[in-house]
Amino acid sequence: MIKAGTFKGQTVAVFGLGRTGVSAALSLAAGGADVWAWDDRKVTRDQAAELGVSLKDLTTADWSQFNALVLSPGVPDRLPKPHWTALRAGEAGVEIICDIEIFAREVNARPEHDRPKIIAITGTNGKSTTTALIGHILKSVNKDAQIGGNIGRGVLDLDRMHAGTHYVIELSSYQLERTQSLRANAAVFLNLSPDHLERHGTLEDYGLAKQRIFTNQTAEDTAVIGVDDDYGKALCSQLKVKNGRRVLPISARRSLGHGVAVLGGKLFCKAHKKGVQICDMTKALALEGRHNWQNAAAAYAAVQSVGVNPKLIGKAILSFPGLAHRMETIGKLRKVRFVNDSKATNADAARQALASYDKIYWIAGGEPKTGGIKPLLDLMPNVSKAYLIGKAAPKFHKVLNKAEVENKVSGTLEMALVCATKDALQSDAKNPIVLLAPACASFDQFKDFEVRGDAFRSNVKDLINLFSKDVGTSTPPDSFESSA
Ligand code: UMA
Repeated sequence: MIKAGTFKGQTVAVFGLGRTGVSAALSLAAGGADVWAWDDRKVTRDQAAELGVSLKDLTTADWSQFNALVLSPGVPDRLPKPHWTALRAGEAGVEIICDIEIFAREVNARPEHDRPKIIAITGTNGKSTTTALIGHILKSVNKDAQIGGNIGRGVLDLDRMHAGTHYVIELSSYQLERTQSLRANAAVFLNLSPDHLERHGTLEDYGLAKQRIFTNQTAEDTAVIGVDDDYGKALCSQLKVKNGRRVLPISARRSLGHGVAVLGGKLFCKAHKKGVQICDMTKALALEGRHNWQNAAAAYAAVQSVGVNPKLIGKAILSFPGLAHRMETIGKLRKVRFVNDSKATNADAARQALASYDKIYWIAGGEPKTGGIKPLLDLMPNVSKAYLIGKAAPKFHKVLNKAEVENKVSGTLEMALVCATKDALQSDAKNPIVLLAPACASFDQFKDFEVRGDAFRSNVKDLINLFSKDVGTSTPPDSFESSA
């Protein structure tokens, strides 16, 4: 754990006792702050207390005593409706921050020569894969890499800092809008497409929140920017004219005069005069698809900017084992391959898997996002049949019927899996794929996308086991329960 010594002697409110809130409360208390930790849900408060968080009721507190409110990223302070703690903080003039801001202040409090390296990653899609890949490369070259933020562990839960630590931090727009002091030695901005608009209001405000990743960078730091979308292209030009940091564009679509690009499946770096081939991406089995090539280009650019040898980076990219819930192959039943892409929580993220395969038996749905699945209709030639789940199912059913795409409202993930597997096994396709790429949030049926992906994984395993016991038949059982 990182102790938050910069808040010593201060009184700090911590609201939301999920992953972030618990780690912030423990870190602040260990650093000597008077912490008032609270959550609306009693069961969550009880769990936090068991983890050592001391609770104090914020509903009856005198808010003028607080130096800051650490508000969990998932709790809104403006849109769609400000949470009551944000209103109380506003009335009392208390600043609202998040765990990333506390972390940044801890780094800044150290003398410059004793600071860890910070590699921060944002973007609408691909940030978890890029973060994990950067962590993997750094670990492969024996660096002390600590990976967290919007992926895995909350940032204050990571190991203590020292000059040799490399913190690889995935940052969401929710976290960035509550962060002022972070200086990233390498800041990666992958792409931008509409997402989380209920929270940011407009695409412009969402983009501005993400751009905060570059705040405080100096001439010694690097901005890595994906230029395969118009937003990134414009942002790259803007930052270049601002002067003040090194700007490295990355692309998986076109050759760049200066930057890192994947062309014809090969990763090239042209950071100086001559272009150098780094590795053959077609051999990186866990990084299939053009979107992953962009992630690899970004990871290469970020890691080489903090001084790692290019050849070693190329080797490490090829040995990356991949990320759970991201186009993750989780098993095979005869000719059918099962792919878990539960992290595809919007249409843009689902596009990548749908574009990477054909003969897809597609499981989609959940809590619908703005725009639904209409932006994916051009990829429907790859889909043999869709199986719809959750709240979005009736709407998606209408859209797919209109586009003449065969589909079925299955309701639950289990039912969708059974039906999709049966159809895939009985099809003429040589290598059919049963793909979970929901293009929706998970909250209507699951705690989060990780729980949804884990449920899919365990259902697939059960199905494979049940089916292999039933050798001789060509179809899987009708449900898990009846055959278990
Ligand atoms: N709560 C209330 N009242 C409310 C709303 C929430 O009391 O009105 C409480 C809940 O009971 C809960 C806590 O607030 O205890 C929820 O906090 P949170 O949703 O911020 O969850 P954390 O567990 O702290 O997780 C957060 C990130 N969650 C979100 O941004 C929604 C996690 O990202 C992140 O991994 C974690 O911090 C560690 O940094 C998840 C995510 O879905 C993976 N991120 C979004 C995305 O990737 O698209 C942004």
